Amino acid sequence: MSSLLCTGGAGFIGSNFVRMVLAETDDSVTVLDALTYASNTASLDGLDPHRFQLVPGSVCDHDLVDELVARHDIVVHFAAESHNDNSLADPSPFVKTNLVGTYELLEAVRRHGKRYHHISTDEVYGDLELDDPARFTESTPYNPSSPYSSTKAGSDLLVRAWVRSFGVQGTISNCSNNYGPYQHVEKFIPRQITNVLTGVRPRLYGAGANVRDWIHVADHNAAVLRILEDGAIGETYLIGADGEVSNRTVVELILDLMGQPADAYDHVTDRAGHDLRYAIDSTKLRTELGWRPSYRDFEAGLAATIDWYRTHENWWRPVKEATEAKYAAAGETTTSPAASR
Ligand code: NAD
Ligand code: TDX
Repeated sequence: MSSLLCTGGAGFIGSNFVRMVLAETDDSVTVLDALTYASNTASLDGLDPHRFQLVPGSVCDHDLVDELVARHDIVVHFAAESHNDNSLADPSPFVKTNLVGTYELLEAVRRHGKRYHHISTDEVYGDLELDDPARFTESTPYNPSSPYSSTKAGSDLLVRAWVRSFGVQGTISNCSNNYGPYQHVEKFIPRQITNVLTGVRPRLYGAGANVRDWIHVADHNAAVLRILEDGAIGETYLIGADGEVSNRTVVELILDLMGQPADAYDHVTDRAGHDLRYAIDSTKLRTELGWRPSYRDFEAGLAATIDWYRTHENWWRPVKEATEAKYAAAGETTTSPAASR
């Protein structure tokens, strides 16, 4: 039985992780979360107060981080500014939270000799051509494109240095694009589902040929638990479920599953520096730790996710309008309706 300090646990992946830990282990969990716009405390409703506690606060708060790390066994660091589009509009909080926050946690686990797991992304490797047979592996050179991915890459490098120079008991995982319940409506899949639910046409950046390697959030978190159990200190593990799909296909699938015509979406201004394709080779995780994804049928996982948003309107409705206003303020405009392509 361990005590976990889970940073960013009021966000998408972290809240799913907390639920999984409480359901599948005897461990207790403390969430440290700054409760930014990306959080939703309703994602943590109903958890056992004897095994779960929410501490509002920032990973950049030296004294708070020190006190919390001192009284837990393991730190799992999910907290981050996580949205590429926001990082293009204002990189400042990305530098602070993703770099300085990780630094504070590393210094605290170093002082107190605690186990540390760092949650990162495949975006640190940059992007691949559409017709490139290659996929990212643990030895792919870092080549991040956006302020978001560059600060995540920097935080990974801090972890590697603290492991090597100071003997910190750390591991890193780099995962591909997650989907599932409790994801903020700024992100691609929930944005399009809730657009359809509110009578708005889905919005595809550019031509929509970009490919993402989708994984269900439960499969990501199961892999993190495996790494905490048996991962080798100092190692990096890539997490992916062979889920490459183009953005256009995702939108068409959502429309189809929601009973709309397949072309009922609009093309909008493309993202600056938009990464073309991500693809993960997770052989190391599968062979060394025996992990396998449970959600192998993307369409079925997407249908379940659509059902979740249909039945949890109270969860997403309060932030939908403000999220769309933010996109409009950033200059997103319709370039052409799909039907007239
Ligand atoms: P999210 O934006 O949904 O949640 C982030 C959480 O961190 C929020 O609750 C927010 O309040 C909190 N937070 C932000 N700044 C903080 C600070 N200074 N101190 C404490 N808490 C703070 O993000 P997510 O999608 O759940 O991503 C979680 C982690 O997983 C991130 O590190 C991200 O880089 C990584 N990741 C995400 C994906 C994905 O597809 N979403 C894929 C691979 C890796
Ligand atoms: O309205 C949209 N239309 C659209 O075409 C939005 C919001 C996105 N897109 C495109 C951009 C991307 O090609 O869809 C794709 C997915 O976009 P996001 O959901 O913003 O994800 P991405 O930029 O790929 O990054 C995500 O995966 C890796 C997470 O947000 C990161 O935190 C994670 O590291």
